Amino acid sequence: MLHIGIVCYPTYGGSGVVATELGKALARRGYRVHFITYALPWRLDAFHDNIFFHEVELPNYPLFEFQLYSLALAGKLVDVARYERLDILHVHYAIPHAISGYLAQRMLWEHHGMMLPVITTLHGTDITLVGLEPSFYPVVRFSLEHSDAVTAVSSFLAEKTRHQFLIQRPIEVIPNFVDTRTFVPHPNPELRRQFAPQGEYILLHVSNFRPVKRSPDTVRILAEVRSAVPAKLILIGDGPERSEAERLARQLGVDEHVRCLGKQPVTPELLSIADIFLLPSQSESFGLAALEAMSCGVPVVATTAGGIPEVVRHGETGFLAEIGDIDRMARYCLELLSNPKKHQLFRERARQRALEFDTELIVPLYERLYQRVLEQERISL
Ligand code: GMT
Repeated sequence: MLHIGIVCYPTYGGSGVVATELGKALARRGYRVHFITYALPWRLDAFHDNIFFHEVELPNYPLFEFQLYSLALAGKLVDVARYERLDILHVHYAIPHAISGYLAQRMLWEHHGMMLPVITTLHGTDITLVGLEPSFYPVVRFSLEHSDAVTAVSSFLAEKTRHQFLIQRPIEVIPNFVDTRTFVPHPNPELRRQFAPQGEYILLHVSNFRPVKRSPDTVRILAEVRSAVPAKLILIGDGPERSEAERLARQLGVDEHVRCLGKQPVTPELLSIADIFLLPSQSESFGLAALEAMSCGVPVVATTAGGIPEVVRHGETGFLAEIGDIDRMARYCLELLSNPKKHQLFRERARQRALEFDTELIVPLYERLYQRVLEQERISL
């Protein structure tokens, strides 16, 4: 069985979740999976057979005003690849992982005669935002051109990459996935009562509260929804705009109806108490959090940004509006909340749609890609 190295961000965020869930699924299939990053990925919460974690240590020296993570990672990759006999390296989020992978690949080949194919999976802001910074742009472009394969989590992101980075090479779309046996509708009236003691409706939003998520819009939507029906808003996650969301809730007089839970494990139990999942993003390459909610039978009200329409079907599994169109998103919420039959139908369709992204269907696409890349490598040697 193959030995696979996975590089990702270990923090609270979609790309790290996808990388970790992929590693766990591959390990269950018998692959030996080595995570290489600076901290234990937060969804790697228990012992898993066939999974190994290698921490990248950051040497400190007074001369280094900034941490040299990209270099430390490249060095660690050489070490792990040699001693754990990696067959393939799969990096998630291009910056800086793709260039560290490339550097490791060159060192392994020139110093040790070892060929290590590198696959880069693009997730979102590595292409749409951060990668466009003039100081990163040439590095991202170069590292994508030199990866042995590049995948993107949506057609939107693949197209954006070709267009923004003038890249001719194939970019395979492998969508994100969800374990639909774990993320199942999980009714828990007791838990629901804790958040909505008078039987209010529940809106839910999960994010890292970066500006691209437009999280404060969820508070504006709640305020409009509450002018028609009683409702609560649960916010899960943390980040730069959390305090703005809290401030806005106070300003709009709905603070006692908003519960900010901060960084929490996003469990099926918690997702299942929601009536509607809100995702009012400015930019979103896929929307994994929405997919996990749909898998628990929760319809989504979101924007048409990026790859969201590839996941949420407007008028079937949720509703999509223009970015910043609070009135419309609030009206869509009310359309569902005031029509129980329609709401139930959307719940069922959301679950059905999520089944199309089940782990068992998507992970084999990565397995086939690994085989193809290794085959290409064998031919070229
Ligand atoms: O691009 C980011 O902001 C990072 C990334 C993350 O780690 O949170 O999020 C992106 O990757 C997720 C997993 O593939 C996608 O579901 C998110 O849509 C995407 N975020 C954005 O495009 C803003």
